[in-house]
Amino acid sequence: MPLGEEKNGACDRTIYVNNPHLDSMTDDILYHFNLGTSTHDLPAMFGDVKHGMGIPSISIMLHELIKLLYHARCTDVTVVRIGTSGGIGLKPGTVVVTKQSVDSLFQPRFEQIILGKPVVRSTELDGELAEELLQCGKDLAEFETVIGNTMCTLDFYEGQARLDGAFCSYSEEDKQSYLAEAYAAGVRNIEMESSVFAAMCKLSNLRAAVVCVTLLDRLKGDQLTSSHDILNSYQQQPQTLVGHYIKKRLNAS
Ligand code: R2B
Ligand code: URA
Repeated sequence: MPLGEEKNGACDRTIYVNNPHLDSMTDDILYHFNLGTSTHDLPAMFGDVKHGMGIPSISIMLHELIKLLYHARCTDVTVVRIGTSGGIGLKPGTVVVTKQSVDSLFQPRFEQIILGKPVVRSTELDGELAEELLQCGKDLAEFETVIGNTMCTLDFYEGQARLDGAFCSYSEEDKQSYLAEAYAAGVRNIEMESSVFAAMCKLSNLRAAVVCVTLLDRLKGDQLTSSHDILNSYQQQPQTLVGHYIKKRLNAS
């Protein structure tokens, strides 16, 4: 098949791999995970894996990822959260590299309740890494890449000032004025995981960055009306950018 003619996965819920050789292998050793298809019952071990959304899901995952990295005695680890977001004043499909992850009051902090008491943690990210990632976006020149603050919310609807949730007690003007305030505070996109990600990475000494594509401009609407194909292609962009960064780093070492 000529390059560029690869098909995307089928629109069912299965995981798609594009390699005719895989099915004829009696064992497929996943060397870096120390797992193999003949030595481990992968469906039993991982068949129920699902990815959740928002702070609770990512924080559970990070607790265990951080312990895994610790037990494995890893050093010099860089972690990048990639994902989707709603943009503010940006063309849909723009990739935002996060400068600061801020809360709904535009503060760079994450509040965790521990033993019934609020504990406030910093959400500072690695500034140098963010600049390197921004440069990768510019090297690629395939899509717009900007740096800006990312607002992390506890909810997709009211928490992000949407007018289309099950409940809404504010007007279009209220929404626009809140988003304008966010924009003035440097916020360029909104998502639901970056604050706890930044806080936990900082606590555990992991070099961390957040790279999210914007699926829509929230100043213009709330619903995701772009086609499935367009949304899919937007979703590839943070991976493309981070893939370029990884290659650049490997070539430099
Ligand atoms: C971005 O997109 C998801 C909500 O649609 C959420 O996981 C996030 O942070
Ligand atoms: N993810 C979000 O959290 N918000 C959006 O508007 C789009 C994706």
